[in-house]
Amino acid sequence: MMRTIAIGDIHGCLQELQDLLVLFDYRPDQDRLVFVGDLVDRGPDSAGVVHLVRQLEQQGSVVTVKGNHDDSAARWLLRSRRSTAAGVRPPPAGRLAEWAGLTPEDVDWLAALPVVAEVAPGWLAVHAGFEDRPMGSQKEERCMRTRWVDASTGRMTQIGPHDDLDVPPPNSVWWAERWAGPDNVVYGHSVPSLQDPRLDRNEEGHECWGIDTGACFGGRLTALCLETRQTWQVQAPRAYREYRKYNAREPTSYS
Ligand SMILES: [Mn+2]
Repeated sequence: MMRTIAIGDIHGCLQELQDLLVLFDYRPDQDRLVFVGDLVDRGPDSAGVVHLVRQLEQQGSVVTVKGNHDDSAARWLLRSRRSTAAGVRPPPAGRLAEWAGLTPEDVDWLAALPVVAEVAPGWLAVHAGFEDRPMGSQKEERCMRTRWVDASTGRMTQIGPHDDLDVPPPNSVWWAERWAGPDNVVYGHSVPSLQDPRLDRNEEGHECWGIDTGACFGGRLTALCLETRQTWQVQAPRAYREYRKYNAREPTSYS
């Protein structure tokens, strides 16, 4: 049976990714892999993850959608290469160090990733989520960042740097609670828990699966088979970053 297997935010957790591929017995000639973005930052080996995903792409069917961290890295590193970074506030030194192993080809690859992709019949992949508006008028920046949407307008609710990400902002609802289909969605970006993915299913049966279970925060790297809903998980041996209050360090867009 052909499987489409989506993998949550890796964030530099190379060993966990390697272990996960073994755990679900990845078969390049039969399976399609879907990465929901945020390959880089926080974990021990961002460049190693990008190199492995690009290698997998050469060997089989692989779709990667762009995360906000991938986008920030690509934008800054392209600016650096073109010497157009003057006047733009640079990323922190620690972040630059995490990107140091990315080659120019890696940067071009990250920059060219799609933000939304149809990855199997009836399934979309996106890094963060969708606003409550027609698919053709979604904003790419927001597809990489949406958590909550305004209950009245359906537009992304801005989150302050010190807001608790698990507390709904005033008059806001989780984006997936407003999802009307017709496709199912697999996404990452938000950590519903360090153990289990989040499933929202509307009255018509359309499903949204949030599969970022916080491997870089000492949680798990999760894989989900879109055809069967079987999941596999690899537990990270430790937290590479503190889980709570991390919103303050989320990167801005270096555009
Ligand atoms: Mn993200």
